[in-house]
Amino acid sequence: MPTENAISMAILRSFCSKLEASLVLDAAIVGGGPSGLVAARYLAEAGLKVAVFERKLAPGGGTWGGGMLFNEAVVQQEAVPILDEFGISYKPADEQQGYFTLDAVEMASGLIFGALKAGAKVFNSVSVEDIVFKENKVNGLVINWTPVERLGMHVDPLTVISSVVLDGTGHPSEIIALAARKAGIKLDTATGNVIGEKPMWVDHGEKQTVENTKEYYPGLFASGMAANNTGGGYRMGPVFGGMLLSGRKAAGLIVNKLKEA
Ligand code: 48F
Repeated sequence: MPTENAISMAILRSFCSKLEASLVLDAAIVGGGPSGLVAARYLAEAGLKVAVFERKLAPGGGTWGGGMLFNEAVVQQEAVPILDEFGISYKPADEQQGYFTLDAVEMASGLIFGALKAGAKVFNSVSVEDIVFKENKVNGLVINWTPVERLGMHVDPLTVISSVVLDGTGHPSEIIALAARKAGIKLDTATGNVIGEKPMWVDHGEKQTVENTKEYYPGLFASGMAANNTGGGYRMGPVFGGMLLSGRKAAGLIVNKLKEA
């Protein structure tokens, strides 16, 4: 076989075996932002079959740009052990005790690398356009290539079956909103629907991100800003500790749920 063909064949075979192995999952994560990537790592470390589906070419979500494109992020003391586990460097912020700054590019790449090395699969440039919903339970995801979505091409999707789905889509909580709208389900919130994010209040927002991380409907969890939007928490801006803690909490809840099943 000419080298040119051998290289193409190697890519195709390797990708197809990765996708085939991810068609039935324990946990399907939508969105490769900080909370989704942290959840992916801890779920994979717990021995679960987990994949992240990320719309953009580069996973990492809102981490790359720090605050207003100044590529430094801030994390509070509580989340520092997670940075240590990922091997991401940080230094104390002189301005506020208990807060640390870190290079946003190192954070993004460190979180991606950590999730992959733990055994999670990451599918970038793949958008989740729907859920599989059977017998009053979320059963998986409907996926398509992002360029297909962006160009509005009339191309049918593929599906992934999963015991649980984690919505880590950030501010819009796309998957939970879609599930509530299309499946007409009542979410475990005060209104039974997505409540919507409140304006910025850092201290509350950070706590609420973790509090709002939970199972909102059988088989459907939310982490990070998707959790905060669903549960109606405050916004927190470029502080990322809550996102990391939320991802870790989501992984713990999912592991427990799957153990009970
Ligand atoms: O928003 P995002 O970074 O998620 P997060 O874990 O973290 C939020 C922070 O970055 C920041 C913040 C910090 O204090 O407030 O905003 O909540 O990343 C969400 C990812 O999900 C992808 C999107 O491209 C982004 O990378 N995403 C959103 N919808 C879909 C999706 C979808 N339908 N299919 C696939 N990926």
